[in-house]
Amino acid sequence: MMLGVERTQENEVLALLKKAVETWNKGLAVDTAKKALDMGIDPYEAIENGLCQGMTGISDAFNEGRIYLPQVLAASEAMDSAIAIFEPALAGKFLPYKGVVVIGTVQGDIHEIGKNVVTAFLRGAGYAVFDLGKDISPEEFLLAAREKGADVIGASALMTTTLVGQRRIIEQLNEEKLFRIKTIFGGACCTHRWVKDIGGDAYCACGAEVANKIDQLLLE
Ligand code: B12
Repeated sequence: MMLGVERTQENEVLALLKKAVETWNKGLAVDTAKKALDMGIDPYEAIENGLCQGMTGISDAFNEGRIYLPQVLAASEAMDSAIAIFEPALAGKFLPYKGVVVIGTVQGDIHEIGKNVVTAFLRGAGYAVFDLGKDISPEEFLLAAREKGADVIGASALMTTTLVGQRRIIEQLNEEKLFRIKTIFGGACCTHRWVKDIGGDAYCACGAEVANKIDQLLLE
């Protein structure tokens, strides 16, 4: 009985996180994220089944013309503020690090929420992640990968026009004969087929799967 009550309370908090993003309510997002942590809700669960669900609602509303870019931006700020609350609870539990990942959003593309979610999840899974931010050129990815001794480069692309940035990273790695470094790609317009075509090592559609995929890559 008690467990049932806890599950209901957890569902209510997940629904509130979703609502906070859908209504671009930063205060509600931050307060609910703190409440979720206090209640002992798994931060992965809170991000995937709360915040990310809210962003799906925002995507639908945007696609249907019910909201416009300023609202989408405000929703993404609410999402980022809540992720910042969860991040310390995710990170640093599994030292020493399992590997080094350099991550960023490709050149010409300023979408970063998905990349931020992936970064938070990977840190939580025990990877040292260097987040280069958005609008990152292939040269910047390679420079950082060399400097940080990366095992993996992860790159996000959200637009059909910027997907090519992922291919340019592979070309650059091949040019510099850095075959040791693996690649993993994601983002709304990225597909398994595309990653196969450009010779990438892995495609990941969802943040929840990314750590397992990289674990596998590093075993190969
Ligand atoms: C939020 C958003 C914005 C925000 C971004 C804020 C920010 N700080 O990131 C703002 C308002 C700034 C914005 C701007 C623009 N946007 Co916009 N935006 C979106 C929207 C609604 C949601 C994206 C999102 O954050 N989703 C939530 C996250 C959690 O999901 P995700 O990104 O898919 O990430 C998950 C997976 O894909 C994967 N993943 C993602 N990255 C990576 C990386 C790695 C390494 C791995 C392993 C996995 C992985 O894991 C993540 C977690 O599960 C999408 C719609 C959509 N359906 O995607 C449009 C969309 C991406 N935008 C679009 C466009 C066109 C633009 C603008 C050009 C609009 C304009 N006219 O000005 C500008 C872009 C300017 C630029 N140069 O980049 C189009 C792209 C169309 C296309 N096919 O090219 C979309 C698809 C909307 C649409 N239907 O038209 N946008």
